[in-house]
Amino acid sequence: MNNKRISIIGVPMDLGQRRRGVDMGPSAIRYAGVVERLEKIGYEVHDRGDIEIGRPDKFDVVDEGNLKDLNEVVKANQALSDTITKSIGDGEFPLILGGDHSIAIGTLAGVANKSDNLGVIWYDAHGDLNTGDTSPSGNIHGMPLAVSLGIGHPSLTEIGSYAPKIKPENLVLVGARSLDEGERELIREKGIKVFTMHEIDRMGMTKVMEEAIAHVSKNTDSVHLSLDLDALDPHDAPGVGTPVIGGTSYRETHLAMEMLAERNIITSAEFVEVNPILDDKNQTAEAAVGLIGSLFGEKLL
Ligand code: B3U
Ligand code: MN
Ligand code: MN
Repeated sequence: MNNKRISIIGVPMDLGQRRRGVDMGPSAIRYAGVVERLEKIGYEVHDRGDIEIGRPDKFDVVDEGNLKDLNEVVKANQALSDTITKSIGDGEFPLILGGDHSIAIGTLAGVANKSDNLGVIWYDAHGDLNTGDTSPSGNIHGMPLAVSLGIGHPSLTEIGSYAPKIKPENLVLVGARSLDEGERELIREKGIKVFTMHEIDRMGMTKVMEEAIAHVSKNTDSVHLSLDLDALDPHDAPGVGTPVIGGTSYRETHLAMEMLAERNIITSAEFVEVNPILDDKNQTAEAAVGLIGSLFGEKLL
């Protein structure tokens, strides 16, 4: 990375889904040594601590339109967006640690605010392209990408006071294998580029990432990586709320990170959905730290 100053922003968010424990994700990733790892590679690391997450009086409340805990999710994402905009303004590379994937709404609001044309790599088993109307669960962590495209409830799409944050042609999905019907329709309608597990099996990760990188860097001035640990096979990353068998291996994901480091295109990143309660001896948080090391140019030799 050109930018040698990284700011770490923890977001202990668990209201975007129903499994308790993912709010401890940022602590688990810190405990697995993320700061030390980055400093060892030669970065200056500024840990900005955690964004405050409100506690609703009752969980699972549908505030409006099949959107669970909407009000608290909106508040935290607005705060996250402001912190990221400030961090980029201070000349730092924002590295966001989750927390469930609903935090990508605030991340993209903050990052896109500082970019004229943002590219996004969405590395995930899921599409996260639902709206309140299409979601089978009402969980906002299944919606951040639709929201960032400007589709969904206005109190989510208008976070940061502008919409949309990204254009469909600047987006690529990698690792998808669990898509709902409404998500498939949106992918078709918007012509979104998707490398499912089928393409990864068929073409191999090297070719997939070459094409993905070419796609997101075509007309963009910055590129965000949003990595959901459930993209990895549950064997390699068991500590996630919604595991889906048949995922990318830890090794394939490392290769993807190394290719991103080589090409030097990533300008912000987030690692989400680490749930230490469901994990096996912090394996998933340690995997996240290993992947972060590769993304930031750590070499084996
Ligand atoms: N697509 C389903 C399941 C899901 C989305 N993201 C995760 N799970 N992690 C939904 O609820 O929207
Ligand atoms: Mn996700
Ligand atoms: Mn996912």
